[in-house]
Amino acid sequence: MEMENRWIHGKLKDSIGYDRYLHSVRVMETCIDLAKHHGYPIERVAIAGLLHDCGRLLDKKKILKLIKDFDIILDNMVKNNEELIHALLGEELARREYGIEDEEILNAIRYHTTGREDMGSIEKIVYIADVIEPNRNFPGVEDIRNMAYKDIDKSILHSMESTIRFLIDKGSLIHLDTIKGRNQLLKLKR
Ligand code: DGI
Ligand code: FE
Ligand code: FE
Repeated sequence: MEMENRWIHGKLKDSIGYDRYLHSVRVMETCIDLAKHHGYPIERVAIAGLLHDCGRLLDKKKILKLIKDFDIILDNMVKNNEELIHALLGEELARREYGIEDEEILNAIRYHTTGREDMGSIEKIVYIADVIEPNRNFPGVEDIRNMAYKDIDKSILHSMESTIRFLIDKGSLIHLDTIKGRNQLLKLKR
């Protein structure tokens, strides 16, 4: 277990760089905190948090090559949007290079950027931990951080809405998974 962990940490550091690696460790720790608080499986949530950005390779040429090698299908939305590509590539790298077979962990990596409808517990924890890890300091983060421990669905709803606003202000496309996820949580709240 120890050995395996050290191997994962080393490989991750080399492929995504030290700063992004430190972010990943903070997300892992936030995931563990949230899992303890909400009574979710700690080990699985921790590994999902650690690996969630494993697709953000420093080597940009390698990203395109791996997308081809792994036959990853990019829809129109994801094409040319590296922000969304890293989550899809991350899932395949976790499966093929980090030996992860647990589909819930793989889904947590795949959907961590956009979120989606019907998210599972591990997906929810990783999604929100990425948003609230201690170094995040966008306006409103403190509210979302507190909310994540009281009502995780509500915190995800607010986070999706803040992402949607951010993307509109930037003039970016918005992935339908985010819209659908937001609509579902909004209906649930009523
Ligand atoms: O990988 P991280 O930086 O830790 O965080 P992330 O995976 O949530 O990526 C954040 C970026 O993804 C941020 O620049 C906003 C962007 N993003 C999130 N949802 C969407 C999106 N971009 C587009 N175009 N469409 C989305 O729906
Ligand atoms: Fe990410
Ligand atoms: Fe991240």
